[in-house]
Amino acid sequence: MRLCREALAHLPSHVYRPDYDVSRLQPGIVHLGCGSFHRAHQVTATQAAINAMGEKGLRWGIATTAMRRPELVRQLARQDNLFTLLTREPHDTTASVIGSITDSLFAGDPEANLAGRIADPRTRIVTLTVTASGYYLTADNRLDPEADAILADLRRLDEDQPARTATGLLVQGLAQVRAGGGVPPVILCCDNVAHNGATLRRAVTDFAALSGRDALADWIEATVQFPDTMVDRITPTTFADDIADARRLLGGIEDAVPVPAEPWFEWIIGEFEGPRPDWEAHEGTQFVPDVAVFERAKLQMLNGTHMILAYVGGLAGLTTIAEAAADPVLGPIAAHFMRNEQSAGVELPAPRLDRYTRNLMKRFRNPAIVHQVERIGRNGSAKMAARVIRPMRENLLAGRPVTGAVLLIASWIRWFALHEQEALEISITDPRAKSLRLICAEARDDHRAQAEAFLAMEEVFGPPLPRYDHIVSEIAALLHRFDTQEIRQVLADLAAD
Ligand code: CS2
Repeated sequence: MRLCREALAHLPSHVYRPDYDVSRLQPGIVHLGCGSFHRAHQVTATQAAINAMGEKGLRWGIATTAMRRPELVRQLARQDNLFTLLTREPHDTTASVIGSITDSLFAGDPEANLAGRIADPRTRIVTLTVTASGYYLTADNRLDPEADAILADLRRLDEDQPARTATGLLVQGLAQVRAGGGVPPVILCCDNVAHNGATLRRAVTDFAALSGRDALADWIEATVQFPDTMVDRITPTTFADDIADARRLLGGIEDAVPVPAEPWFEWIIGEFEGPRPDWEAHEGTQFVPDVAVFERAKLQMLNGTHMILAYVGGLAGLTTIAEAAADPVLGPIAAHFMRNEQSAGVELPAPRLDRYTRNLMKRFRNPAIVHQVERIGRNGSAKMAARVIRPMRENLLAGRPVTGAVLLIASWIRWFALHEQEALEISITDPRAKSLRLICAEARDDHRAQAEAFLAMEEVFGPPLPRYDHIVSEIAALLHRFDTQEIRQVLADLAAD
């Protein structure tokens, strides 16, 4: 039997599930960017909230939207929007059936009518997880007016066609709210972007202004709330083993789209006005006046360290983050980078930073989480600024070492250099992949020119780094060593320094 409403009655008793009648749920939230992370995070917390709220919770169902590919939402629709969360501890997995989604939509379907849904008075909150690359931002966190997707959406707006980017859809939806004189929903960005709420607000107002709707831009600025958030739960891709485990734990009921995730869950939300689900019912959720310190700690220490593990791990032939973090040489390099470089600007007492580092390294080593370096390595050009360059710049200004950041950047460049020579076994996904490969091709054998051309990309790295020439030389020297020495030797030397 396939997972569906009717199957709920047949689940083994140990499986956690909705306490409410899922058929009575109404959509109160529109989500843009339905993927694994969204399901393991906001959808799961929303179920906990609805469970805790009784009758009042039934207004908080989620109409979720896939932005780029329809397969996942089509499958969810076949399962009455139900799916299984597999919480993976190192040696134990528990299954929970999640039923807080009311509609599974695809942004590419004309009948999805997302602008209309955003403007529906029942929609009080719009959440987003479209990834850092889905906002088309430059390194200074402004909307990139040259990005093809943004240009295409501006044309769509001119022609009254449904937008396809998150910013375009928000502008269309908010324009309808304004035209109808309604109260706009709260827009809750749940992506790993620095100051994500404020950044999204600016991207949306920039988009409105670019589309010639200046009055709308001003109205959004003055009326719409965009709280900042920090989100955290490591959620790898679903593999065949996950599908098999879900079937076993659900007593033979088939789920084609279960989500594996680590037990850790954190959601820090900037306080806002208006109705909302009691998300605090899910352990790890907190509403706070200021998200900044949480966001910085998370983006730099977790996400930035993920990047060094991915790029260096990939070069060393490791395939998962767990392998890279458990590696006797790379693991300590990453932990040192996290604690000593990536904590720059994170205003927390030293013992807390020590604890946070230990806990993160332990989470990374969880062998039950199959997080591929290929996946974490994606879209580096959109992640670099907030996760790596922000602390690196601060360290350089303070005269502190940046050895880990140099290693990370050199390894990232090396991915493109190898790729361009068809010598990388990992596939590369990046919005700027073409130009980055071209840099490597044009400067083949000239490591300094490669390093210089990468660092000169202000849309990725921002304005020139302090001690620019020195950093270029250091990166070039590492690129040279990658070419002439075994990667293991290079790492052993760096670890010994
Ligand atoms: C990862 C994140 O893909 C990435 O960039 O660093 O998805 C990370 O796993 C999550 O942010 C953890 O909360």
